[in-house]
Order: sequence, then structure tokens, then C-alpha cells
Amino acid sequence: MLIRKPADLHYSDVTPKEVYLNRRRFMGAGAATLGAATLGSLALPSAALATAKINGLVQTGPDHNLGNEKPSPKATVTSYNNFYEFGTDKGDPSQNAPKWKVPAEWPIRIEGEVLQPKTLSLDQVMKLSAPEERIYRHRCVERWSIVVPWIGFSLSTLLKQVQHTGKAKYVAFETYYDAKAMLSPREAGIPFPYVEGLRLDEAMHPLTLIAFGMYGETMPNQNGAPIRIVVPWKYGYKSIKSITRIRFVEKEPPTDWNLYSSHEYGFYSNVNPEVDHPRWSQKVERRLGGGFLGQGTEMPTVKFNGYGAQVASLYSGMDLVKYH
Ligand SMILES: Nc1nc2c(c(=O)[nH]1)N[C@H]1C(S)=C(S)[C@@H](COP(=O)(O)O)O[C@H]1N2
Ligand SMILES: [Mo]
Repeated sequence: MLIRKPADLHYSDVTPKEVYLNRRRFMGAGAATLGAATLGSLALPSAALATAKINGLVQTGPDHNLGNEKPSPKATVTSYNNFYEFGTDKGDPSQNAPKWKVPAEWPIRIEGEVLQPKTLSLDQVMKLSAPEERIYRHRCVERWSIVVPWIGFSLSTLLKQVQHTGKAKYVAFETYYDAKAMLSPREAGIPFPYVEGLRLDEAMHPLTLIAFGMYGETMPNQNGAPIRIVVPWKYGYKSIKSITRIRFVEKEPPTDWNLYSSHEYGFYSNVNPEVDHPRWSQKVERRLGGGFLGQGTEMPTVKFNGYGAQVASLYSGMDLVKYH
């Protein structure tokens, strides 16, 4: 179902880290101009994305898609990113990640509190179910938001490939880490490999997506190629990119931004306008890619990012200020 056209692949040739990091330093001033006003004009040359069409897309039901919100411009979603392994400025991942060669072998290991650990190839994972297009809102903790037409299917489909033990209460995820192609934890300021986690019921929720594409094509490197998690009712950092390890665990697993600053970034990280970040209010967000001169449109942030009807019951009786 996934066909990579050889002609599309030449941009993904490996560029040594030194080369592109130096280039990045030279372009430091230029990168700083990545202000709101220029967002709309940052279209990447499409050849640099090394994507291929994904065939056989299935339309999903109203629970899985937004009613009237249109996907953000692809150029915005692929050029304004957080992927600290490839740089800490919003424009860095789209400059640096396309030069990373995604390993041809991409085993996805499922282990931990399971009766029988299992390793699946990327192809095996993608064949577990028909690829669905899911149009989800994405709200970054930094107050910008986008609407993304992801391609994938419910993570539960993958998790059900193993039988977990009675001890399993959480699911931990780990991003691939390549020290030669990515920043060091010291350079990025956060621990690598990037780790994240969900409670078991959150991971099994039908909205939680394992995604391997967007806009009808394979995943651009800067958006988490070849495969990532998307949890639309939580702040963006829970949606971990480029995963290679999934672990069923008994205790709440460590998460990257919580390790960085535990009082600012909790484990649950549900989008919640009533709980401020210690350094800023979470009541509003800026929807990227539209508005006057492309500077985005300010709008109120909605609890659970608008997915409350589907997910609020997961947290009934819980103090969402304490468990932020
Ligand atoms: N491995 C990894 N995953 C990550 C991040 C990261 O730095 N590294 N950033 C997170 C944050 S803060 C956000 S907002 C989203 C951004 O996803 P996007 O670039 O596809 O919009 O990815 C999340 N997943
Ligand atoms: Mo984010």
C-alpha cells in the first residue's frame, strides 16, 4: 500500500551532521526571521519531502474527524515544527530532518508486561488495517495550533497484537535516536531518546492514532517519519515522533518534558484552558496558516482540545489541576 517512487528519494541522502549544523549556524540570523508574518510563505520545495502517495485511504466516521474545520496549509505543517532532535527553532526540523536518511529497516518492538514480546517491521504494522485519513486539531503547549489530515489507524490495532499481563497499567513510547544525525541532549536541552507515555486506557482509546502519513502521502521526516503517535486531546509533546519501541509497564513512565521541568509539564497534559502554564495562560491559541498576512488567527482554547465528548469520561472523578 505504500509505494516509494525512487525519483522521490534522492533528497533523503545522508548529510553529515557537521555539514548541516554548520549550515544552520550560518543561517542563524535567517532562521530568526521565521516570525508569524512569514509563516505562509515558507513552502518547502515538495521534492525535499521524499513522500509518496498512500493508496486505499478510508474515510472515517464523524467521531474521528472534525466537522467544519479545514486542514491547515501543508506548507505550514511541514515547516513550523517541534522536533528537538533536529534543532530547537521552529524552522530547524524542516531544514535538517529531510537530510536524515530514515533507516530502511525500522523494527517496532512491543515489549514489557506482555505474555510474548513482538517485533514488527514497518510494513507489517502498516498492513494491520486499512489506512484512514483522520483530520485532527493539534494544540501545542506553546499556544499555536494546526489542523492536520493524518494517515494511520487507531493505536489499539497495533497494541492488540500482543497480550499484556494484568500488571500493565501504562504504555511507554521511545523515539529512535541517532547521535550522528541528531542533536545531543546537551545541545537540545532535553533528554534523548525522547520518551513519552499514556495510561493504558488512553493508549487504547480509538482517537489515539498511530500515524505514518499526512496529506495523502508518507510522513515527512520533520513530522515524525516513518511512524508516530498522535493524541489529539493532549498538548503536542505527548504526540511522540519516529517511534521504535513500545513498552507496557506497571508504573507511570518518565516523559521527556516532565523530566525537563516537572512543575510545568505533567504526565497527563490534557489540553485545558482552565489550567495555566506557570509562565503563560492557556486560554487562547493561534491557529497557524491563515489570517491577515498569514500571521494566524487567535481563538479560544477548548478543554480536551474539543474532544471532550469522546474522552472526558476517561478522567471522571480526577482532579485535572493536580493531574495536569
Ligand atoms: N521525538 C520527538 N517527538 C516530538 C517532539 C520532539 O521534539 N521530539 N516535539 C513534540 C511537540 S512539542 C509537538 S508540538 C509535536 C509537533 O508535531 P508536528 O511538528 O508534526 O506538528 O511533536 C511532538 N513530538
Ligand atoms: Mo509542542
